[in-house]
Amino acid sequence: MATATALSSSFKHHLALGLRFPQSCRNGARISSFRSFTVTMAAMSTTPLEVCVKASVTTPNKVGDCPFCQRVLLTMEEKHLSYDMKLVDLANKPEWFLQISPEGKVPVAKLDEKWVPDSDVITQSLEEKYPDPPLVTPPEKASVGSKIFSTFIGFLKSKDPSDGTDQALLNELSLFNDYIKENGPFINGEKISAADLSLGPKLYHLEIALGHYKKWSVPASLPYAKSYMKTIFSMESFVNTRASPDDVVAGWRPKGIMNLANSTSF
Ligand SMILES: N[C@@H](CCC(=O)N[C@@H](CS)C(=O)NCC(=O)O)C(=O)O
Repeated sequence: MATATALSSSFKHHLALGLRFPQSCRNGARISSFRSFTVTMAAMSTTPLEVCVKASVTTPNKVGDCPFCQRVLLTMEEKHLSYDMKLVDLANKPEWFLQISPEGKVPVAKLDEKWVPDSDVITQSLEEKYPDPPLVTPPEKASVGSKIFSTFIGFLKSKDPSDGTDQALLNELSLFNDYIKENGPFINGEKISAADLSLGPKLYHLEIALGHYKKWSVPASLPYAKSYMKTIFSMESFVNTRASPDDVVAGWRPKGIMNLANSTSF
């Protein structure tokens, strides 16, 4: 079983300084900003959260191209939680993994001694268990951009250039562009929230897969959507948790041609 323990980037930053500490520690207890290094080390020794994620198909011991896994990892990073990634080879699922995830899907996270599947459920539980910093997206904004992923897949899989799937994606991206122009820079305004952490990894797949397979990119006429993507993709938490472009390309390779080593189903 490949595992990799990660400390969130800001947590590492605070450790490096040895002085400051995030306002909340991983078990939700509030800690003032200038406690001693001893407190920092004590908090660090708290058991990391265990999470099963897709393994890379191109590079050993690296996270693979699952946007739902990245969403969970991003949530842990943004909440400054330490976590222990168990990398799962989805083409050859080990018995221990099928025991904890009978559907054979990632992500799965261990919360309160129970293995919990599904990124919706995991991120919601993390919010309840570790409310600080809050990442809640108000319900009326939670579905912003939510049709982009399915229209992206429709366009990617389309073999008929005149079936309108490219236009359907453009329409969704255009709505999103207008929304961010009015309400941005993030879906909930000034601060990143759960909806961004769900959409960001999907937009990353969109950019890489459509660039590779369709030679298509988000047009310059949608500058707010483009700059949103640039901002999210360059966040430290995103860089720490993203798949390599090669893995994304491999994950979207048309099935039946060269996809024998990858069984990802979206
Ligand atoms: N609704 C689930 C979707 C999870 C999902 O589809 N995961 C894919 C990888 S991205 C998977 O595990 N597929 C099983 C397989 O490829 O065998 C979630 O949000 O967590």
